[in-house]
Amino acid sequence: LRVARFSSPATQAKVEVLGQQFPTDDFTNIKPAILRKVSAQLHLKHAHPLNTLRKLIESAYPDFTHAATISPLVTPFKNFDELSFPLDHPGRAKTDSYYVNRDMMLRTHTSAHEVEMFRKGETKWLLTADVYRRDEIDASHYPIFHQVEGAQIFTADAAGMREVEADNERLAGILASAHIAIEDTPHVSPANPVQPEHDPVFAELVAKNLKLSLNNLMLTLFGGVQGISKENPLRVRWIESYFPFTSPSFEVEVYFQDEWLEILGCGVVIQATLNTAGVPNKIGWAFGLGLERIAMVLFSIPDIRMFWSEDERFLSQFEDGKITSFKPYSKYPSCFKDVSFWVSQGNTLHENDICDLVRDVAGDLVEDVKRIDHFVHPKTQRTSLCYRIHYRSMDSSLSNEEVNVIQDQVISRLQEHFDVEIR
Ligand code: FA5
Ligand code: MG
Repeated sequence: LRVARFSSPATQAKVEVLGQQFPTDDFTNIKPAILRKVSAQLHLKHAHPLNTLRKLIESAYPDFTHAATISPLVTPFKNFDELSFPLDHPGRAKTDSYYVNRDMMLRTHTSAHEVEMFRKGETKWLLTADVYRRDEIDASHYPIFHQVEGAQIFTADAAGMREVEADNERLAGILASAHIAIEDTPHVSPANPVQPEHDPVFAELVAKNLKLSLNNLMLTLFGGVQGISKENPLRVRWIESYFPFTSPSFEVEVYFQDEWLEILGCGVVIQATLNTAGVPNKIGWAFGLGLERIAMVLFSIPDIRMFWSEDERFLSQFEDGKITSFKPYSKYPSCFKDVSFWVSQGNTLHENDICDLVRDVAGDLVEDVKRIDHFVHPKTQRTSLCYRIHYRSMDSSLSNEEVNVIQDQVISRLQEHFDVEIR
């Protein structure tokens, strides 16, 4: 039975991550299902779609430094504090992030390396890496995904701004002859303001450079596959946004296969980041883009788990550096199992805890987890929850017996670790 290899040891005094031993504490929530994958580096794997996509993005920034091998272990200070996250930001919670212990975590985004890159003196760089978030389970969410961070900084003086203007002219020139339709926002607005430390003229020039640069990147990514024309241009939509470490901030969406697809977040770097990095005389932009969702549409990959497949029927379909359409092999039968339980008032059980537990027991044999029932008993105030777990292997048929063993483990772990009463 496959389930044997997914069983995890009881809580131990130490946890090993990437060959390093760490003491555990009340924050430790990183599980074997994740630990097995921290060294995978799919974005560097020959002919893997994530690798091809990384290289395509790098080709749009030929004169930037390209980093791709930085360890995912960071301090919460680097992941959050150094980037001006407030102390009560929800991302810091144990329910949302993977902690090795209170002092060490798996990065939740590639922005965690901004300060270190700028401190090294890098002025234009891309960084591709695996990032980790505790989240729901479905076809577009996986606890590990990949991001590309990009940034460029300029000297905040007249000479530096002439450089930005020249680059803006160059980029606008390329866009002028391309089939692209852009829904823009103002570069700055009262709700999306220039930072008090910035000369508004400089900040606008830099925001404009960011937008021109990313509009060109969208052309590189989607222009080829979509078959765009004058009548049928690539549609890119800019939306005002918010991040603790940029202002003004934006999100970019692209219209692809009849849907607006969220591509990235970006903005003018908060000056505190550059001051901390020892380059207070600079001004610049940064963006962070998720690779999986883009790769899913470019390569027609229907399920985010497939990126982790070792099946030759998946891997052999891709050629290094080429975007081709994946031809799905037949889907194996689904198996649905429900689990219902009572939770007492004051129990802090979080939906992400349930998903993480299921993921840890079932590995990639789980396709999605949905809450299908929820009610509060009027007398006892206890909550009743019912979750439907959808099991399906990507590469073979699961027997009902196998699934029952997994489901039994899910139930016993729920009872053991979360003090719930199974109904
Ligand atoms: C960030 O992670 C910011 N660090 C981005 C950024 C960088 C902003 C630099 C400003 C300056 P966000 O959480 O929105 O932001 O994620 C960025 C992108 O990652 C999203 O647009 C999306 O494409 C992708 N992404 C986010 N969550 C997931 C997920 N669970 N699965 C797959 N992709 C995801
Ligand atoms: Mg988001």
